[in-house]
Amino acid sequence: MDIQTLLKQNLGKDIYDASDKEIYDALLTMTQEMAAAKEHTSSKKKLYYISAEFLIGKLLSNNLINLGIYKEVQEILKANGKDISAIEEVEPEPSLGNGGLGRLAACFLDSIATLGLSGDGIGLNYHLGLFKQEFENGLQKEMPNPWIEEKSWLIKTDVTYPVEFKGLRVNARMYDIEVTGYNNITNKLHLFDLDSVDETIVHDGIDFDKEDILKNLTLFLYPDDSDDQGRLLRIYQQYFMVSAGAQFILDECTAKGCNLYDLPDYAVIQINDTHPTMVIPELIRLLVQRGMDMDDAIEVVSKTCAYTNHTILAEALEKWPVTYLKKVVPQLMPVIEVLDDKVRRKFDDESVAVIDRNDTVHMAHIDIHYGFSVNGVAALHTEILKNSELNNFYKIYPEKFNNKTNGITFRRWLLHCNPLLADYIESLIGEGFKKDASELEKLLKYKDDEAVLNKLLEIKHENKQLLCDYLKETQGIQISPDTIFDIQVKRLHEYKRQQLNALYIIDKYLEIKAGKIPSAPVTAIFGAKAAPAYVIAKDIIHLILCLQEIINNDPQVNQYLKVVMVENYNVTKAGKLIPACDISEQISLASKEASGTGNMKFMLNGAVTLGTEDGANVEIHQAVGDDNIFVFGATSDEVIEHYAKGDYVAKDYYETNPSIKAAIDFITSEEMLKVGQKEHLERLQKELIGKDWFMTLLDFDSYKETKEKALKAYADQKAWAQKILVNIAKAGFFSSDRTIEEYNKEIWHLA
Ligand code: CJB
Repeated sequence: MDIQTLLKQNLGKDIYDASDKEIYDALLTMTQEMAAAKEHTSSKKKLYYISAEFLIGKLLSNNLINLGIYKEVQEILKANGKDISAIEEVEPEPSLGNGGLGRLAACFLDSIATLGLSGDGIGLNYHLGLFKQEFENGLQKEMPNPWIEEKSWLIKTDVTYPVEFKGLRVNARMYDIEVTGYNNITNKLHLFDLDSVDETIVHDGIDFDKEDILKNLTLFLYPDDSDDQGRLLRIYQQYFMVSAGAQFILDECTAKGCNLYDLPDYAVIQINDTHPTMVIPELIRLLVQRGMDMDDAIEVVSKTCAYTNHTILAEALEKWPVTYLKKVVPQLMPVIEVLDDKVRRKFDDESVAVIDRNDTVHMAHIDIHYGFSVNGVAALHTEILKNSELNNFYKIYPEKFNNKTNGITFRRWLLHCNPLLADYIESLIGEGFKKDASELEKLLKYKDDEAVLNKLLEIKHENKQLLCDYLKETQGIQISPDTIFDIQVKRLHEYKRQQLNALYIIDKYLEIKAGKIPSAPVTAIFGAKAAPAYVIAKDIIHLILCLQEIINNDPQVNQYLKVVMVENYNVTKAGKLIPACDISEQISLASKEASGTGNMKFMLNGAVTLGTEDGANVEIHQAVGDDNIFVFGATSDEVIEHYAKGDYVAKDYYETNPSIKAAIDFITSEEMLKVGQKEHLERLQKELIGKDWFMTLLDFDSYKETKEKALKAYADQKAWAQKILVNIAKAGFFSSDRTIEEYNKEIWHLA
């Protein structure tokens, strides 16, 4: 049946007469059915990508693209007076992730299905996801973000598994979301949930009773873990996910003829950071329960599980006190004790113990000892793991360590978010790049073609205009596409150094006030959520919002500089911001950003990176060469040495560098206190002078100098267009299809 008839049949009325919501619902059902038809009987061995986060974003358009019917649907709608972008607006965004790690998992699922590999996701069905961010009085306010509607992508199944907590037995129910690849098979994302969860217990923003497990278990993604109850709830969530997931995996494998001893022939489990680590002791426990000897169970599980590390930040490497685990999942402790005992018998090195002398369980240590692969997410990150952070483990298991530089799905991050550019690329080099991203290199032959270069600039300008319209409509903010769009969008964290960008903006503001006119007008755009309990991060948001207020309302300044803080930055907004970017801010303190994936999305969409030699920026630099990126700041070796010696003193920079002093003093100036709140601004100022753990001031001078260079370079539009072209042409390596091919070849070995 043709699409138009199918759509009409689903609607039960003429498209012309239907509301956007009715059309969305009908398209959803139609897409789900078409995707289901592409499900395949899974091959003998299957990948299970287990992750506490899958930041899938809106699904309708991506599914239409992957099914190859997006343009056709768009045309049909248009012929009936409907606009596909209005239909897209109707879809709520599921916010089942915090940021990079969760979005990576979503890109991976897309690539796994696109490559025709048998691989499912296993996670949790958070009813309210990550909070929705609202700005009120210059501060972030957190609100629930409900996304599950009567009709949604979730398919309720009859599959349930019992999960035992201390004194509480619950039933995990499995919901499925179809993950259809680009012109290929459909896999599934399995999200576990608890029927008794009750959204009505939420009040005053995102507060709720953290002890009412039956009602709160899958309510939110990572509830505030700044207190004990929050941390305990996190253990409940993690165990719920891995216990149900492990039972599901064993069921699927035994149904295919697995005798459990040969589990590694049927399953490979990729553990996405330490959040799902308890899957290791849980699987061992289940195998023993099913009659296997403990030693055999440990061996079988160790050959099945592989671990990805996403960070070297100490606070993000999970450690759980034994007392917590005993309170929630006492049945796991005997297994974890055996795992610890085996390590202690083999290695006389306290730093690699599973349970340390303070009775704390190091989750990453379980993964490394009892998994067969440990990978970092960018070349530099993996080197740091091997040579410093996890060096003691690397010495024991050099063969387990490997790198898998992250990637992004080009279906969402080019074809969908930037149709103007995608169509133009196709007109130049054909559509091969959609399946084989390395074909983008064919663009290089147009490097001196004026017509092509002009067209790239024109497309960028159009995308900037679209963003202007969007920001006007959604936030009432007026900006001009004829300014340089300098964008930093990512989670708010001190190591990502939004505060460095903010100090630069203050410096610029003071210069303009003093009569120094900038070489080109700039619009500095931010988007970031701060963890609800991360005080300094919230203070930085306040600083940026205050700057937005002061600068945008100052007629002497706002013709040269504007500041925009986009509210509730999420996947949907990323799709609108990224195509409009000229300068991509990737300014983390070197060594701290494991990879970054926003950096890749910006590059692919023709933005030029202003960045430190950190994470995947290093590989972007290598790919595009010195002329097509602006690199600044201390190197990761230098930073690591500063930490080792403890010789970085922020106050010295404050006292000896007049620009730094002026910018930091401005934070609590009269002007600022007129629009902002003293408590927040003073605390942030004190932090920057007295601590500055992520060495903002260390890189201030080189950031400023390099940013000025980038802004000046923009004036030569032809040369800038060449940078755009080279960035797009060299982005192929950062396709998640390449990343997944590497995972499969070197870790998973799926047929
Ligand atoms: N990452 O988003 C998170 N959350 C964590 O808890 C730890 C790491 C990020 O993962 C991304 C995907 O690998 C990386 O690109 C990013 O650098 C890292 O911060």
